[in-house]
Amino acid sequence: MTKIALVTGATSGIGKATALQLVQSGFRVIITGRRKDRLFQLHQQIGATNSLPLQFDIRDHKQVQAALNSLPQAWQPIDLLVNNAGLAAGLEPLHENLLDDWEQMIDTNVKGLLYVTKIVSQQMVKRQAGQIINVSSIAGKEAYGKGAVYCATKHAVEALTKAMQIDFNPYNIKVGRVSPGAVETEFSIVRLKDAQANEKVYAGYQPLKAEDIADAIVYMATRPVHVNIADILILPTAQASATVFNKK
Ligand code: NDP
Ligand code: 8X3
Repeated sequence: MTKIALVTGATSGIGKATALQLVQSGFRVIITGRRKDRLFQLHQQIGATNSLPLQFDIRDHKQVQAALNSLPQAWQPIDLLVNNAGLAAGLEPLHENLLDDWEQMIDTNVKGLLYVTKIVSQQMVKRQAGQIINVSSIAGKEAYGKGAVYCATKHAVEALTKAMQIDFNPYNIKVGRVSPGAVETEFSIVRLKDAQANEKVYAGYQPLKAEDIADAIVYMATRPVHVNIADILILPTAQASATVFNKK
């Protein structure tokens, strides 16, 4: 039977590329995000047999619950959850950060991930099967200046992933994370609140593409039953750490 994946944040970047590659690998995908036009465009592109759009704001527990409870029966047994939705907001020293940016990052990257995981994992536990892949970051492994709260949220994703591995171990649920370095998506446009941000951020070196991360996620999702890829760190060749880049 075709496996079902739920990908959060499928309207853009890594999530969109992952949804498309999962379909190519034989999954049906539940695609989620806030932007309805983007969701329905992707739904049209993939087709109604292999995709189901669910629009919700991951920060709102009631919306998450209502959306996941609305799933038709044929889409209910979720085999793979890709917790990808997330963002950075702002790039300033902590004392200059906006409170709203903190709330948005914590509510999306940590609480939103938890809201979706709680509901989806309950049915995985019942079925004693499933896989959860969390999109973390090099910012979950290193902290850097001007990124305190974003780094803290991704450190939280790392801790949650490790604890989930233990909590779900008795139920045959695979848990892992993929931790990218710089990927050219809408990430920097959102972070810097500047539509031209990518021209500056990714100048002088070749960043990763969303498809590079999707490729790793599909690899993790297609291993044999006895193999769990628990952690993948992927960097551009030009990146040595969160802050060290070989720029020309
Ligand atoms: P994009 O901005 O291109 O995509 C972010 C996705 O998250 C969008 O689909 C967006 O959908 C969704 N999202 C954001 N907020 C919410 C919300 N409140 N409710 C529902 N969905 C939401 O960035 P990326 O593809 O780069 O980011 C994906 C993940 O990868 C994030 O977790 C990010 O932290 C992580 N990452 C990115 C790196 C990079 O350099 N790009 C490096 C390391 C990790 P919508 O706006 O429609 O709601
Ligand atoms: C995104 C990569 O280095 O900007 O998670 O934090 S970084």
